[in-house]
Amino acid sequence: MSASRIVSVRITPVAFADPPLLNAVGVHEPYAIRAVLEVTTEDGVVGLGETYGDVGHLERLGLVAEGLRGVDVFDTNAVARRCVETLSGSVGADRHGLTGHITATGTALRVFSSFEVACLDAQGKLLGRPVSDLLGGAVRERVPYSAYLFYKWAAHPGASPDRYGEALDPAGIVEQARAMVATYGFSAIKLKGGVFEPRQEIDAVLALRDAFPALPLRLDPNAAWSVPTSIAVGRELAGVLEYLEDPTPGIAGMAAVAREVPMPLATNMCVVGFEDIAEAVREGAVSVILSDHHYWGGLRESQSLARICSTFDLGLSMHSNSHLGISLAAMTHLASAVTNLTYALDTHWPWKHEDVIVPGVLDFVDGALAVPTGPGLGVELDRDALARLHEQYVACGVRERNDSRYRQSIEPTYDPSVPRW
Ligand code: GKR
Ligand code: MG
Repeated sequence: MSASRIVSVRITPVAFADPPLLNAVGVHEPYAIRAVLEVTTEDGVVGLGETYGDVGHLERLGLVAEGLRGVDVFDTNAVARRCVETLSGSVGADRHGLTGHITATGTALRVFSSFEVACLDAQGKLLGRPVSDLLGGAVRERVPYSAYLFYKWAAHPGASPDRYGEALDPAGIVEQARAMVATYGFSAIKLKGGVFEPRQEIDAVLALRDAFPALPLRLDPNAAWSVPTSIAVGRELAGVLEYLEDPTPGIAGMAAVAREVPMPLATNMCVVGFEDIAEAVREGAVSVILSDHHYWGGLRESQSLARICSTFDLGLSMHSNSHLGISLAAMTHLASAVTNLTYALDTHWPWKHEDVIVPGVLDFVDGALAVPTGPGLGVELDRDALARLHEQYVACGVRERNDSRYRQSIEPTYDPSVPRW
């Protein structure tokens, strides 16, 4: 066996505290769950990956992991083949949040992506080069992120308020934006909508425009609106939004909206795999695709997506779910190496205070992260923190993300059906 062959894979589910962030289908539970992957090579190099922690996904990761012993970390094509063969057409049931439909191909790509990142981390460590070099080299040294605002309760029921407090109206949203921009220096702002009736959310965006006239703004109601409502909102926010994200469900609905509103439409819901792109382009449904290496199949498949976007003159941004530092490092390396990833990326980073990595590498300055320069992803696992967050996972009882079920446990009459307005 050469030194770069895999001798073991460890998958550790973890849970970290998450505030009560509201969205179109419910509210975040007190803990977000993730899985941390450690792929160890024969000479003891450990490659790190991070992905969803939902129970079905963990099972699929475990099945694939069993077959990876002996595979070379440089042979990610072989890793991809093992994923497809092992999962043999199974389709994941969970949506890991609001990220659109799932196919068998998408299920395999979701599993492969975290192994690919771990293999790239190991490759970089073996070669003494950052992952950005393995992706063709960084075209930018710093990667900008956006402030990701949420309507939210002050606290989970029975808990003390978190540092951001309540935000249930335009004034609360502006206050949240001020706190986040002051701490991180973000130079773009996204509001998660689909929570209140559209008038309130339009007013929140207008209040943000007045408070931050120089910053690009985005609104994402996660398909909570009908086509006519989306058109009305889009027209009212003409000249105010950088892009409007997933106002309504499906490619046909988005195309109908796109024909009538002045701003670009973006998506992480109706175009979530390569098989969706042809129809979306034919119909003119979207102008910006939010990539996400966790479900597009890893960093290199995300680079292919970027190439396709430039071919069809589509913009490219990046989607986020609640995540930890291994994912943030992977997102940053990817963004550093993609010429046309020019929008400030989404991140849920400000919403958490716990992590599994040693602090000090991923520090925001002026809303941007310096691309880590150490070997691989450039971040180091904090084993005590990993153990602590794993114990938290065991104790917290959350085994799959379900924002609707949690909200209904608090408000039994809550109806998560969309489109709602
Ligand atoms: O964290 O509630 C959330 C978001 O709504 C997330 O689940 C979405 O997938 O951020 C995402 C988006 O842009 O749609
Ligand atoms: Mg979105």
